[in-house]
Amino acid sequence: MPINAKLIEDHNEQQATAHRRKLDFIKADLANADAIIQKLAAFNIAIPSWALGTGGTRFGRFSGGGEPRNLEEKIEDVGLLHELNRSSGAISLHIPWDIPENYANIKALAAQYELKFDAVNSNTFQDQPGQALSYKFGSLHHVDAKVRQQAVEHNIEVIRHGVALGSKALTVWLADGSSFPGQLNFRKAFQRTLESLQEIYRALPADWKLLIEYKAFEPSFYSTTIGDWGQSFTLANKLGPQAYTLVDLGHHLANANIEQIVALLLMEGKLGGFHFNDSKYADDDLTAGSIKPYQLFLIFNELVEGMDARGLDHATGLGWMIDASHNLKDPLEDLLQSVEAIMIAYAQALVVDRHALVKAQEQNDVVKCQEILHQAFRTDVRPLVAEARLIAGGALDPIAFFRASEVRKSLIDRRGAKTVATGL
Ligand SMILES: [Mn+2]
Repeated sequence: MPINAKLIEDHNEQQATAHRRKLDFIKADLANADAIIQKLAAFNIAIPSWALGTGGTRFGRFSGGGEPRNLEEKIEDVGLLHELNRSSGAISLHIPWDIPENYANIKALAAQYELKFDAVNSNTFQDQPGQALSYKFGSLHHVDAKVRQQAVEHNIEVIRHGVALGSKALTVWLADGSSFPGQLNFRKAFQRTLESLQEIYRALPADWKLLIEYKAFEPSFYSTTIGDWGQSFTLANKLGPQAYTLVDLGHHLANANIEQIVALLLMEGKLGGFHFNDSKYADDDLTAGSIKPYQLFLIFNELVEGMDARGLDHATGLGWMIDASHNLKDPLEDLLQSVEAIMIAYAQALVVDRHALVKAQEQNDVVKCQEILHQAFRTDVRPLVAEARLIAGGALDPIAFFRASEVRKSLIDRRGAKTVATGL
């Protein structure tokens, strides 16, 4: 459902005066405002195909209406987001929830919305209908070689789908772990995981990355075989130069210093990608920036510093993706909020006075260091983000536009009120 560009223009015209006033205000204090706006305009965050429908908890799921019923409609939804914010120009597919039936048609549809295919994601955390062997006790770490082989073959099949679509990365997240002491030999489980990943790694095309995601707990509640960044990093190092660690913000124990993890992984050249979300307690999968916006800023502060130190392009050097679930909000509005929060944190990090910070750090001027970070964090950078969107042809206020033009209502009219998207 492409959005009429004229409607976006009309919306922007209505908001133009107020926007210009706010933009002029911040520009008066920022010498590099135009350079920041250009970087923001180039920055894109992939949308996962499983986040377009209502999410559930283990207690229930309360579907909204007009959810995408198939891969085509999921692409259409991401296209819609991208038309509004011009920062959601990629979709990340989950196999087997979103197996394309016709690659050429799917690629053409994505191209129509100017979307790329981000990392493809394998799924060995649940059994599929007709599957020969069960993943109840794990997949790549399983004690039975036949189960491991089945899981390896699935990952290789996912790579094949990705190659056909033009993806350049495979993300592996494993639920493998144990829930009771004594259930698992940690050393052997880790070794088996490594050997399985080595087989998958051998099937990677030369220009692909293997992104290894870690998670502290859940669904296993005693141990997770790839439970933290150190374990993922060890595997990535043993596998080779195409293997990297993927950081999902919700996959740490409470109060973990994620910004420090990010800094060190970047320094070692092993940070591959990001899954954004926010949380209060565990893997809550809430809207990015909704609970801890300061932490999101601190993470971006390290990302910008570390990527610049390595000469990495901010937009393309790492894989950026949202990984959240929407139990209460309209998924599309929630995703617009998440992308906006990420762009704001990135813009704040670009505003940090790096020279002054380096100097203050070298002089052990603790007060000054904090002042510099707070100066950036408390700058209202939203007009910069809005300007980047405006230049790229998006809406000045995507959520206001989404509501005023009743996008959800037209999706319900076309798809029905009782549709359920595949996903979490
Ligand atoms: Mn994730």
